[in-house]
Amino acid sequence: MIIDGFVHQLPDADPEETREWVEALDQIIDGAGESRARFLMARLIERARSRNIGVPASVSTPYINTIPPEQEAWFPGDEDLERRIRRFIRWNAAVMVVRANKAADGIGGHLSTFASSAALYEVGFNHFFRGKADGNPGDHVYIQGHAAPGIYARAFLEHRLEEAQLLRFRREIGGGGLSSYPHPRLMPDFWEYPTVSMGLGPINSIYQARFNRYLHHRRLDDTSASRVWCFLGDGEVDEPETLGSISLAARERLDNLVWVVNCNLQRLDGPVRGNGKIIQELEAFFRGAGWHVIKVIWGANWDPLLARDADGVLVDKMNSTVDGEYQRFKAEDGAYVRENFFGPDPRLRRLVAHLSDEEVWALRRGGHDYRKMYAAYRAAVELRGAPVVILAKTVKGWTLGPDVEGRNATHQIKKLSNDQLLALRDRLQLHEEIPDEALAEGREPPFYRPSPDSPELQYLLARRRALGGPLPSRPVELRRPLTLPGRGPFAEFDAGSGAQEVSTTMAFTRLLRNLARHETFGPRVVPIIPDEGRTFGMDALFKELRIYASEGQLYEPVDHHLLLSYKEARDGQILEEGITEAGAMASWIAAATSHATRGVPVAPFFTFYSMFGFQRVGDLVWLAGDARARGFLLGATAGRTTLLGEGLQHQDGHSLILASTVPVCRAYDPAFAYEMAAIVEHGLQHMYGPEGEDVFYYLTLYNENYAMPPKPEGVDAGIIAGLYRWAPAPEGVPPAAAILFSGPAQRAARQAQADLAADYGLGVELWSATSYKALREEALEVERWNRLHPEEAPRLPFVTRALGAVPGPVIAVTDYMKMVPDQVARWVPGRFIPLGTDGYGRSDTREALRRFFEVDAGHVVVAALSGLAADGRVEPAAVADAIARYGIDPESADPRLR
Ligand SMILES: Cc1ncc(C[n+]2csc(CCOP(=O)(O)OP(=O)(O)O)c2C)c(N)n1
Ligand SMILES: [Mg+2]
Repeated sequence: MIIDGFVHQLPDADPEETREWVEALDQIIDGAGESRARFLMARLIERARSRNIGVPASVSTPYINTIPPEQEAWFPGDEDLERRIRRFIRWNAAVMVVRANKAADGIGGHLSTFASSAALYEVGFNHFFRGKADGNPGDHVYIQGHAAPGIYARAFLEHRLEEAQLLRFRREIGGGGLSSYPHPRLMPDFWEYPTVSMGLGPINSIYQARFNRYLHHRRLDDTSASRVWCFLGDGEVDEPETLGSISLAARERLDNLVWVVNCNLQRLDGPVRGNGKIIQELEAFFRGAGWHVIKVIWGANWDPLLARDADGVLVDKMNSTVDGEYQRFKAEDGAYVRENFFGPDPRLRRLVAHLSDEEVWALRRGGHDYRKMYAAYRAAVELRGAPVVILAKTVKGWTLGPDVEGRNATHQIKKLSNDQLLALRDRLQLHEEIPDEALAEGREPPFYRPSPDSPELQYLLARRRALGGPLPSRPVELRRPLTLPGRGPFAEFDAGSGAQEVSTTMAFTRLLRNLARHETFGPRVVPIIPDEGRTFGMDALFKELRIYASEGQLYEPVDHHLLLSYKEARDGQILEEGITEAGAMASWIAAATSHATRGVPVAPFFTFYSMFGFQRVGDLVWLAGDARARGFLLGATAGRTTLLGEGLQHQDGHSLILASTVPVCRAYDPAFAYEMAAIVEHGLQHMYGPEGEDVFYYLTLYNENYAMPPKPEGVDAGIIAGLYRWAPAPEGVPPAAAILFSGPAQRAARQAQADLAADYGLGVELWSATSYKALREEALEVERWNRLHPEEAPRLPFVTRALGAVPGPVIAVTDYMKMVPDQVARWVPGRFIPLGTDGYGRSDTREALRRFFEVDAGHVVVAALSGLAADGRVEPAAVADAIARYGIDPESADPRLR
């Protein structure tokens, strides 16, 4: 075999001995068969590994449980009571979904995901998940989104939710309802981690575990008692985000992380790997990445069969059966399994000859075997040096009856007839609790909650008390408050840069350094960058703030002799995430929610290449809003024309549009250093001060250098509100129009102002539009208020008031798409003409790009004159004159279409 050919290149100290070993193996294969040969090889490898001779990890093992029965941990709980509790929860979860769909057809909800994973969660709740009641933040538990009904059902038993709330599952409007999935934005006291967009829970859990280490190494918080648990679906692993960062978890030795993959072999449409085996595939993937893998495939009643499988036929059958067949077995019956799994081979048939069809049918999957799951979790929390993944095999829709279990349509089944409920009741042995008449036709199936002094409730509550209180819960209790830095770090930007030409990116980097140097606030600053530090001039911070590396720096860096060398440290402050915007965003989310998840607020600043921000990881940004993140996102190298040279895939002219879709994102496009500083200062106070609002900030940062002007008097409120007058019309010419600029478009606007005065004798005011999103949102609020208060004096939006005295047309110029200023078009008094950079970017100089996208000074002048001509204030000839003066080709195609 070519991939093993390397072995022939190794020195062979004793060829004779080697030949004997190989021949011995050949004899086994030819004589005793392949199974025996495989067994012997596995035994030898295991032996070699236990003697530490450094055998490379093999990535897959047979299709059996990783933990042999004799090594299973002793189960310390009361299995009967826990089974009863589980049954109540299963029942209530199902009734909740079924009733929701009776009350409002089409409202949705899921029965089958939780039905397959009830034991996975219950073992955790009864024995492992640490709560927060003892003042420690406890464990971080990421719950599979579609399993939410089971989590509500448990909270109902705990008296944390009442029946009225269960009856309002998926009916959130009007209050008192339960959200469809884990959404902290909508249930801020309950849910902690949004998970339902597949793949995002898993990647976030990795970075949460890593962030806990970071907090610990930097002495910001003792996180040693907190474990991160992430529950995910086997279909969910196909999302690139799910598996994309698993090597980081192993590299960082995150033994504070446990993943539980609910391997029910099905996704929404059908089998996950009908022709293969998802558990085997995942085992190889995780082992290859360096995780500990625990497979829980078979329940305890398979153990005696495996023990008697002397010739390995059962394991061979297990190995060679594909998931499509396994799924089918669970949708048929015992006779079918006997015939088709055990049947073809007489040795296998004999193995189950003593079992009835019912007993064959009752041969259980590992994920439904409570003791096996307990043993897996126990091993997982004791394993060291690497994260752990538990691959638990289950049946999708388990206990829900033959119409649901293992069916391809099971994922979306949300209705059960009273007959089906009756069967479920029987299966769960709840005859006393749910009598026949309660399920008579026409009756609403009842919930069931035993009395508080019942042994079940006593037990359940005692377990949670012992583990530190109920979960999930999101109390948001400040354990280590943050002190804001005061004016100090911001003050220098008010003076401007004098004659020195700088960019807003450089100014931001300087501000970040000032903030990080602050004695008390400084340690809470978390700079995050995905391998672009040098692009943004942030490499200057490497030496001073140092890059977080859990192992420290084990080498002398190549640039050690330089003043600004590459410095890694165990307590380094910068999270240099490498080329993974998704990973960096997940890191940012962990930091940005630390005020809630750990009671330790930190201020994360994630600076990315603006093009590779929102559009690359938009769904994570959306999730951040759900998770109630607080922090700063910085889109550097912003703008379609300011980033010269790079071209189509790099030049961002639309992230502000994407940002405008996120309700809690405050998006700003500052032109000057003092604006950027004022926004950050305001943001810090707003998010971390007494108001403590769950919003986050997006700022565009540019790489164009120009002299930063000093801050005019009294503009702070305007900077935050989104608009302020930056300069009046020049003296000596009649006021005629206003130009609104954002970001580096200030240059074209200022030039146009000068040209209009010099060449056309017209006075133009200059306004800085720092946030069209903010202006629009305020205007929408006012508009709504007016609509709903018809008998009161109408109010005017801020943008209308601000521009009310402008003497003529308003021209807006931006390095973003026209749609950005268009956000306020209908509230601008008078004529409004937006100029922006619609279309694909190009590689060229700034000058050429600005001409191409029609946002240079010439185009601003033409736009102003054209607006005035349309108002009858100048002759059309003046416009034609300007078109000629600036050499604009009136017949050139619209850049948007080129
Ligand atoms: C990003 C994303 N794409 C699609 C969906 C829709 N969706 C919800 S559940 C589901 C199937 C989940 O299968 P699996 O992960 O195996 O979970 P199971 O319910 O089987 O435990 C899909 C496709 C989603 N929630 N998120
Ligand atoms: Mg599945």
